[in-house]
Amino acid sequence: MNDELKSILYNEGVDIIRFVDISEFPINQTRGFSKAILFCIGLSKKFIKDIYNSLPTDSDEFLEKEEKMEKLADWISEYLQKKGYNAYAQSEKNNIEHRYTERGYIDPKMQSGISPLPHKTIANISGIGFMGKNNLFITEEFGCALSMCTVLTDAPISVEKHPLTASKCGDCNVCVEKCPAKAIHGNAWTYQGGRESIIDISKCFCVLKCMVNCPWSLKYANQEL
Ligand code: B12
Repeated sequence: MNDELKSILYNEGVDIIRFVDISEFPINQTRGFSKAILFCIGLSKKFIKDIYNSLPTDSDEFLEKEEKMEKLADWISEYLQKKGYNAYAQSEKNNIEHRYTERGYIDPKMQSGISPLPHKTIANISGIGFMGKNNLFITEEFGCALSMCTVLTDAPISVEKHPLTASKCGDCNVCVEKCPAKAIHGNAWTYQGGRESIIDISKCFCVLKCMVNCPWSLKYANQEL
């Protein structure tokens, strides 16, 4: 089944796919599922450079790719259900729908569109990268210039779990300097510290500067085609 899902997702333009063991998380986050399908799509090099250079862009590629990943998650979930398995797409649409019907599953402190089990948490135990000081998940291949989504399931897929990869941000504080909202504190992400220790998310106005100024994203964007 892993190969079948890989083939569907790669055909849809997904760049990274992982099958992740999420059994360590509490039931209020996993909805009782022990497996997750994580998939990510990289943003184009042009889009990253345009935002980096503050040039006008034809469209919001991040939003478009985010929507594409979310629709794909809904589709994969339906596909698995039609095959007789249980599945739950962690798309914003689905999470919001379930917030009202299964209120008890969602942390009451969480606000609109929030995932019970954040994609970045799943990505972080998938072995493909690490959490950056910018509160984004950073991969070797695309830096943090990617959009991702996840599907929770009981389908017969083989899953993996990796130890958390330590931050490779080192002394780099570019995201702190470039954030126009001054939202990022400059601390390395830790399991214990959580989001509040690295960012004041209430200040964020989604300009993507933390993403495109990250040296890991620029390394990808500046690679020769
Ligand atoms: C809501 C949301 C926002 C809100 C946040 C406000 C709020 N009220 O929470 C706003 C609109 C401000 C926002 C802004 C941005 N967002 Co946003 N956002 C989300 C969303 C939908 C939910 C996030 C959530 O659940 N937060 C709850 C907190 C608790 O979790 P978290 O901060 O996401 O992640 C924490 C955990 O993962 C934990 N963690 C990490 N590893 C591990 C491992 C273990 C074992 C454990 C226990 C925990 C753990 O640490 C993280 C710490 O902060 C996710 C998609 C999703 N469903 O996950 C996208 C998402 C996180 N956003 C994303 C992006 C790109 C952005 C923006 C750059 C721009 C944008 N959307 O236009 C900015 C960046 C801000 C920043 N630097 O953090 C991407 C991140 C991609 C990446 N490379 O990491 C995501 C994954 C969307 C996607 N489809 O790809 N976002």
